[in-house]
Amino acid sequence: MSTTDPRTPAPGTANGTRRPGPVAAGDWTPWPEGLAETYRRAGYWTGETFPAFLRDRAARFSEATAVVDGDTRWTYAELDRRADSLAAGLDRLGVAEGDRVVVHLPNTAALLEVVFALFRRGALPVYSLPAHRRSELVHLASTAEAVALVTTDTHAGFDCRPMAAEVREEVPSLEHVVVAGDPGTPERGTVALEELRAEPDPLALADPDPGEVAFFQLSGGTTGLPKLIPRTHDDYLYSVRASADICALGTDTVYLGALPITHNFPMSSPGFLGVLHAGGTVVLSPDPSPATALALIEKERATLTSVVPPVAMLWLDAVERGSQAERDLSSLRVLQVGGATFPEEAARRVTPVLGCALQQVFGMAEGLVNYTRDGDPDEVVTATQGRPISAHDEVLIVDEHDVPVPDGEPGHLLTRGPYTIRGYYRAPEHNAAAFTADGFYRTGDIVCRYPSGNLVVAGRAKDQINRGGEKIGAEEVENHILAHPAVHDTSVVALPDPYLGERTCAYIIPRGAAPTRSEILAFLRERGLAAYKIPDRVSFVDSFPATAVGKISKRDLRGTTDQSGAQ
Ligand code: OOB
Repeated sequence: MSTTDPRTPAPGTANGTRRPGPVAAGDWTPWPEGLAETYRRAGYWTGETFPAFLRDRAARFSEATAVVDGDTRWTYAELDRRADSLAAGLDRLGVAEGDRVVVHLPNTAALLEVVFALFRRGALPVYSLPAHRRSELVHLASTAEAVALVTTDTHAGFDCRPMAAEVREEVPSLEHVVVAGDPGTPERGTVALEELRAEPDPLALADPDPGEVAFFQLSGGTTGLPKLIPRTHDDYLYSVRASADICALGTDTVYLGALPITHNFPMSSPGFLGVLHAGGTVVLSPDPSPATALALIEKERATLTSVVPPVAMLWLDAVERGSQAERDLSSLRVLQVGGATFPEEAARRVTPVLGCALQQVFGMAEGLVNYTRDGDPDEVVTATQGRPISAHDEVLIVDEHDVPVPDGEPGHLLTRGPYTIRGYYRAPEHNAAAFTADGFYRTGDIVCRYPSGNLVVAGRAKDQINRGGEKIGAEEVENHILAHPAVHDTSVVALPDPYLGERTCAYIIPRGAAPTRSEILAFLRERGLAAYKIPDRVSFVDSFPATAVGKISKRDLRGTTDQSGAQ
């Protein structure tokens, strides 16, 4: 199904004058006006904004079920009403237009309510992952100068409330902690989400400029700390609509959100936003385990879902020879797999075992998303990561000197286009390295392009570990380890893993007597690092192998054995 998005002219530009955007001009990099005009003329940037998006779909699909979360089922009209009511509550709390709010919520209906309420208020969500802990939340909140953090009472056995209080203590801009569920012992500055809803005042609702920043996503991180990714209404909603079209979503789509839906893949590729665009139903799974997710596919008759490779492999095993063999998965039409390399052998098992089609998705929060398409030959679907969304996605595959390589040869993937950012938020130095002078984003991925236009991810040039789709910036973890007094130097590298694709190993040169592994791990946990960033392995060594120019050779390090003899 294809839907169009009629809209009135952008308020900020209607009379020819542009009011200041919610993100200061110097803090992000808009597209050059000439290109922006091209994207508008091509019909990609329609002027649709997030607050208008939900209002429009609520008018069109009013009584259809928008979201299912356990026993909670909200129609589009209900979600729209709740967004208005919570937007009014946020307004009363003091959240103003242009304010940033960190969203740290698991897959619940409340997450959708909060996100659309923030858009209605004209505030900017800053998306974190449920696995993020104090370290990540402090970084996000302080970088974005957030005024509020919305979290939950407990999730996956972890009490988020004391952590949120610590984050609030550490980040001067953070005035409020909003807790979904039980707020616990009331603390100054903490409020229950439940108490916030208020009678909406239509005049207070935002009508933002579609060309301005709507929210922030988090980069996977390479050098230093992860960067904030500013996405606009125009660019992001274009990718959502185009993705929904590519995936042929319609009112009959029932999407299972199994991965954390604040991640770009289940958010917009086509994700929950693509489904809401098309009038379908979003079913939220608290976790992607076979027992939980496959039961929900059966119960809610889900037609589409998206997972990372290790989850796909767990599902395949559980159905083929495990606990989930009796599940009726006949409703499932497409399983999307992306975020990390999906081994070809596993890709070939998807249709025979699960009885649905496979779609590979290779994307990035910075923009570019590639899909294999319905009707592609089997070998394209099982052995490539597909081709870009848009005819205006420019893809360059180049050597070390930025010279294009021939088709079929591996090279660095550079890209620009109607939904790929031109710069990170407040990161001029990093941007100078991460973007070319003419605005191409250096993805850090090594890919091959075949004459069919399909891409194969062949490797990575960035200093990042891809642990089953979860991205870990090596330098971020290294800096945490270096803070330990008994560590002289460290280098964090990826080791191959049959299930996760990669796992993390921290090589450490001790200062004096070596600390124990468990001391290092406890130290990292104490620093409030997300569990997925805690190294799977710690190895103590006397020195690091060096490259010809004297830098640490991570490639050689991967083959180094622990000099203390332990694993
Ligand atoms: C998705 O987004 P991010 O921002 O978490 O990570 C992007 C990076 C890519 O640069 C690439 O290194 C890797 O993740 N990646 C893949 C892949 N999909 C992503 N590597 C191999 N094969 C794939 N299919 O991960 C993301 C965003 C939107 C849609 C899908 C994935």
